[in-house]
This record gives sequence, C-alpha cells and structure tokens, in this order.
Amino acid sequence: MKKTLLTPILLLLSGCNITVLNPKSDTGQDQAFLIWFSFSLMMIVLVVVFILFARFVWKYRETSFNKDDLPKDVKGNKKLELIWTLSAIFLLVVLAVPTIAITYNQSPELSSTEDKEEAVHVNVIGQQFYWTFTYENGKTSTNKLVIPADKTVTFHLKSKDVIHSFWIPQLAGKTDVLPGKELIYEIVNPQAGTYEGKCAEFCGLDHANMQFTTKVVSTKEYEKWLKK
Ligand SMILES: [Cu+2]
Repeated sequence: MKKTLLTPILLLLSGCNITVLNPKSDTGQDQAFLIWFSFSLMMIVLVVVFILFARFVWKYRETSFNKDDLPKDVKGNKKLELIWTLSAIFLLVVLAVPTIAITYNQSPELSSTEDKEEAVHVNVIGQQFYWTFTYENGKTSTNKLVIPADKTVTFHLKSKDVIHSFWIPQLAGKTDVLPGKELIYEIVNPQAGTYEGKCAEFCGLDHANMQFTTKVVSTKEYEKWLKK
C-alpha cells in the first residue's frame, strides 16, 4: 500500500525543482517552519475528524436491533457547542502566534533595525522578460544575481512594465514586483551555493523563460566580484 502510493508521488515531485521545503536561508527556514506547523495542525484536525467520523458511522449504523431508531437530538447541548467553538478558536490562536511573529519579523518596514547598516542592498528591476540587478557600487548584471552569504540582503524591487514576482524558492518566498511602486524584501543569512530564481507571476508570452541564477558566495568573493 505504502509503496504504491509513494512511487507516483516521488515521480511527480522529482519532476520539479522547487525545493521550498529544503530552505537555505534563515528567512526560508522560518517560512518552511510555518508550512510544516500549519500542515501539522491541519493534520491533527483531519485525523480527529476522520476517527470520530468512522466511529460514529460504525456506532450508529443500522442493525436489526436499532432499526428505525433516531439518534438523540444534540441541539442546544451547551457542553458540546462550547467544545467545538473553543477548540476552533484555540487552534486559530495557536496558528496566529508564530504566523504573526514571523511575518512581522520578516517585514523590513516593521522589524527592528539592528543589522540594517550591515545589510547589502541590491536594486532589482523586472521587465519582460529578464531581470537586472544593480549593486551598491553601480555594477549591474542581467539574469545573474550574486549575493554574499550569512548577511542580510535587502532587495529593492521595481518593474518597468507589468507585474512580475521575484522568487528564489530555496531562499525565500515570492514577492510582487510592481510598476510604479518599490517593494522591499529581505533575505537573511543565505547559505553559499547556486540557486535558481524565477518570475512567479504570469507576465506575458515569454514568462516561463524569465529566470535567473543566484550565486551566494563568501563576502570576500562577493567584494572581488563587485570590483570586476
Ligand atoms: Cu515576469
């Protein structure tokens, strides 16, 4: 049973290289935690509901002893109504606490400004159908992003035409890239390596090819690369 289910799932998953659940930055790890956390809560609810469902279907099935019996009406049962109202509220609060904490923490406008001076800033321009990156010393690169490892990297995202979406699945979630309004997005402590990046908002005929490579290198290599 397990194998028959696993094989198609593995085949399907191996076809895509979107490794959101294998994050390589603090930002991505916090986001993956939220995915697992909400998924686990959901599974608890699902399992409890299915067990109760199976139990009741069995318990109240029609047998020769209880033919035409109607179950007792539970309308107005305060205890039951309190249980299912409060447990839903409880689950929502449990889900809200880490979600709000991480969302605020990851919002450059709202989070503390401790390491802001240390941050490396990159201007990102999205346009049909490529990405241009401009670094602090004025150097630009197209479809190739180079950032230093273990630092906070602040992206200033702008579009020249339509709405795009900036996405490096292994480092952090998607952010819209809008014409006429700059959005700021931070990736904290990316690990060294090469990651694929893409546009995650259908933006025209060649949208699928609007991809870029992200190279996360040591600070030394980054400075050397900037001077080149
Ligand atoms: Cu695009």
